[in-house]
Amino acid sequence: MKIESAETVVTSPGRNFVTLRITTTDGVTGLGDATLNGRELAVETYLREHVVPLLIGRDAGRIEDTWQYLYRGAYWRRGPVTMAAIAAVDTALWDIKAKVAGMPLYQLLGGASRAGALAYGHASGRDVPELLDSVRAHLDAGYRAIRVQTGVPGLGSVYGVAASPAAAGGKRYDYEPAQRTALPVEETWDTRAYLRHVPGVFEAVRAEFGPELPLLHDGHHRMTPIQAGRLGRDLEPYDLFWLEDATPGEDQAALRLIRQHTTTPLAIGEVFNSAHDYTTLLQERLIDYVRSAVTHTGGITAMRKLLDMAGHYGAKSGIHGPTDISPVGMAAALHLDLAIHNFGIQEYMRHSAETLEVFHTSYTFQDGLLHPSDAPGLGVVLDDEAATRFPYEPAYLPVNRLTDGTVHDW
Ligand code: GCO
Ligand code: MG
Repeated sequence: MKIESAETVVTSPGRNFVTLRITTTDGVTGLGDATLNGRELAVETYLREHVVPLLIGRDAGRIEDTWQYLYRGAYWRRGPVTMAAIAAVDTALWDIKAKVAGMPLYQLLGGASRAGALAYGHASGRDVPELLDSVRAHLDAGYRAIRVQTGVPGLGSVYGVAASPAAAGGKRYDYEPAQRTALPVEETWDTRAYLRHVPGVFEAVRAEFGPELPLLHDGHHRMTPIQAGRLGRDLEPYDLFWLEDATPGEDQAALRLIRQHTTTPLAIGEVFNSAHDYTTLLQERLIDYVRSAVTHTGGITAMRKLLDMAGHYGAKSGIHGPTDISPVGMAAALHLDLAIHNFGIQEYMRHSAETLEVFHTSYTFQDGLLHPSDAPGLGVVLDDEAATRFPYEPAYLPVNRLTDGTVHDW
């Protein structure tokens, strides 16, 4: 069975998505997510100009060989654009292989290791009362683990906090940082104000909801290692499931310093795109959870290897799953979550109704657990007619500045 054609689909049902569809000579189709938030057309062009011509006529069943051909054959290694493009091809070929086998993908990955994948949702509030309402709404929606983000007194809009329930269409969990503006929105940041505020927020959440509920928090790369060590220590009484992206991930040695100061579990890696980014972090046991997305890290093939390596060093999965990962990328994550041994938790923000008009999913969310479904392949269908109703619109992630105007990590 050979690859007959491959095409990219760019659509914007509420936010931008890039999808690769591969069709075989037997008429079987497979989908892969190639969405890189705010830089979508770079991956689309890379696929269309440099990858699709190499795929035509190749054996659709040779997934590992195709991965190595695209990775080693490009000469230039890694990077988010290349790895998202390879991920899309790889995921589409796994979708095809599982459809041909008549099985859900998780069966080809070794079968289910659990009943479902524990999911966490994004509660947020501009202040504590609004946050507590949001946590309650998530519990009502069935979540059994919750990420907590709040506004910081004195600062305007802050990462992870929906502007208002109304601005988020009445759904606070649908915080979308990418804005359809000509230039990126600029936000203002003050780490000392944040460090003073956050421990009290977790104290209030624990006082309201008790000790059992798993709580997570995302530092979004803003602290220095010593600040992160202090925050981790200050949050120890509230028993976090994890503190994510405390410092910018490319400085792997920084995690040593954080580890020396706190026992709060650490998660990192949503901006990584290769297992090589984790070598020091895993071998020295500096992190507890691997945050890579299937979409940005070379697909099912590469993620499986990365998560197996993490397992050797006692680290678990926490696959990236915000709404800028398309339903195709989410489904791919869910098949891995179900199959691997060292599953930790799955991020699940829930896509908008518009997005689900374009991507028909079959995964389910029940009693706090996600299941990828038993449909053959990934279990996602792309509706071309619906996709054309939502044309691409440029959108940018925000830029962050300190109060004196210095550009800071967002
Ligand atoms: C998360 C992430 C996202 C990113 C987004 C950027 O933990 O879910 O931090 O919210 O900000 O994926 O495109
Ligand atoms: Mg994050």
